[in-house]
Amino acid sequence: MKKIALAGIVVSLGMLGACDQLDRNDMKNMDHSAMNMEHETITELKSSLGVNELNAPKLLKPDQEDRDSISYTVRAQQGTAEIFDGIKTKTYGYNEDFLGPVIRVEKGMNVTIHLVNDLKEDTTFHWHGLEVSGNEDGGPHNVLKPGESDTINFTVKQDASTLWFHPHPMHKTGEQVFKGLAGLLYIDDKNSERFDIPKTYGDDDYPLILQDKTFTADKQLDYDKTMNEDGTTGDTLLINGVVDPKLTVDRKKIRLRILNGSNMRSYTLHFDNGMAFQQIASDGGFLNKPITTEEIEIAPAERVEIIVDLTAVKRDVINLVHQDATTILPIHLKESIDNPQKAKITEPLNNLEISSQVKRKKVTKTIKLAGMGKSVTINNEKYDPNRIDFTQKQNEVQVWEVENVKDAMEGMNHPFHIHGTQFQVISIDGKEPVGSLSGLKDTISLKPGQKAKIAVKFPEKGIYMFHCHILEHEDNGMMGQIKVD
Ligand SMILES: [Cu+2]
Repeated sequence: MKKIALAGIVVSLGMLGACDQLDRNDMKNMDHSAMNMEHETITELKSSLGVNELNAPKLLKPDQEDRDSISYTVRAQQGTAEIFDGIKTKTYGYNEDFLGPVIRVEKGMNVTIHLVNDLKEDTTFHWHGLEVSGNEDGGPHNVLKPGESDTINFTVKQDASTLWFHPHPMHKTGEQVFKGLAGLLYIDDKNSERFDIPKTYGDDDYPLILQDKTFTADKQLDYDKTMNEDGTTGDTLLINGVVDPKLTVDRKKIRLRILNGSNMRSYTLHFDNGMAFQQIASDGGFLNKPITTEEIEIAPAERVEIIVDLTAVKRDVINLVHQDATTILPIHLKESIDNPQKAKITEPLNNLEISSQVKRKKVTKTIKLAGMGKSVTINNEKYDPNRIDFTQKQNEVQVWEVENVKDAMEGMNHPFHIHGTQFQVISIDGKEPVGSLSGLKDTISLKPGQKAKIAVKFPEKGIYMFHCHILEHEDNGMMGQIKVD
């Protein structure tokens, strides 16, 4: 019994991402019936062999552009991608065979996006982290059937940030993202252009979209086969869709914009030479000042932007490592070049604060995240498109308390995401949040038993989802909706 109880705890720790180092025999020996889970392990992640040069996704060409407005077409489509040499893997993508391009828009611009569903199944186009009206948000209400198209239009009011887009159809989000539907949306503004930080796309400013997948023996993506009700994990990490990636760069300062686009896996990242780096941005944009750290955690759907100073690195290769020993990206260093960004960032990057008036506000919305597998719930309910769980006035700041309810099995991490808003974290378990949570967030990962108080404001109107961003939990109905008017 001792072993089972221990195993139960190990399993829940595994859900926090620590399971990779587990002895596989321990996993096999566990009493599965005690778990109340269909699949209880997180697949062990292999290290990158470092053979394929990472490429930055293409920047999407606008259909039209003038001083104040820009328009794009985004097409969800199926295709085949040569992820492995000489092998065609059936995939999904946006305007590409696999994954999507980067869309760049500027604060203040009026943006039109033509959405086209060229898939043989329903999909939606959700703009994760973007503050747009419920009609533009692309939640499960905004379904496009095969062959259908739609047009959305919005004005960008947010500051510079790294956002992303992905499908959100009910019960199919996990599968469609797994097959390749995900892309990045960058917002630029005057600050991001003015700051003395790396900003040349694909040269010193790289996106890293982290996604773990399992391929079948013939190198296909078989979602049904690898699907896990508690979040699908894979043994193979793709970065920007590249398997066994490496990055070759000059010895200079680089900026990495990391998106965890995985269905459920969280990453804990560091460099194998132990070097420190600076986090400059979180989900919704710049932090007030850079945070110097040697390790960073990133839960599903979260983004972090880091500045890595390679100028003083003596080695020719350093590795970006997940947990203890899984190399996810070898970085090969070429000659030193005179870097224009030598100075430390001294000026404030942002001026975010939470007023004492907001901090004193009473909690008006309580969210309880609970369960595992198919029994996941929010406030003891599953998503019902015909039920509005909460209402809130446009631009009104309310304090939400979000709790990951610990159960007898200890439970697991739930990354909680709200559509249509960038919120601020007031406290975690009554304490001021750590620096990496001090910026704007649209997703916050809570460990079992953790409780967060967040200040939430919706700048636009409409019906928005709030949900767990483990995609299979979301597909299992761990989602509610709020009407903002
Ligand atoms: Cu969850």
